[in-house]
Amino acid sequence: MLSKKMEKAINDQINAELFSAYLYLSMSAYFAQKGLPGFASWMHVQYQEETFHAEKFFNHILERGGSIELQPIEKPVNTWKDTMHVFTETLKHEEYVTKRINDLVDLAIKEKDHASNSFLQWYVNEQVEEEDSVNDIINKLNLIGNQAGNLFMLDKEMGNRVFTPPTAV
Ligand code: OFO
Repeated sequence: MLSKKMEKAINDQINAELFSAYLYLSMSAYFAQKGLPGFASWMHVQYQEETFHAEKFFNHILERGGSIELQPIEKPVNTWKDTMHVFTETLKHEEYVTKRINDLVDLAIKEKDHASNSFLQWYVNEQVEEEDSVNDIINKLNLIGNQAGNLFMLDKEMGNRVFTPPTAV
């Protein structure tokens, strides 16, 4: 059985994950409108991943006999200065999510909720990957600078990403 504190914190995290999904969907639209279909597709995969993260938390609450309480999702911004700005904002957002996940782990330890602590380790590892892949794109964008030709090549590469739901959930 989940403690009320843990139940509330995970319900809040469902909202944070759904906001992440919304933010990346907004970024996907931005890239589609700018004529960068590969970046748009990458962000759409990111949106699908975030929806998956939210559902995984949703299932954890139900499996532990808790109650789901969905909340309104904040409106995301829909315009950025340029491609680099989108990814620096993405990195900031993922660092914020990492902090939230770490706080959840701290709470699980405080509440002696070993099941939630074990469950949360999946997200701890996922956040390492999330930050790493965004950092990688920022590095590539830095190398490209203002060369439009190289940006179009990177756009092609970004379009190769596909959503594969992790099997061990
Ligand atoms: Fe759910 O990891 Fe990004 O936000």
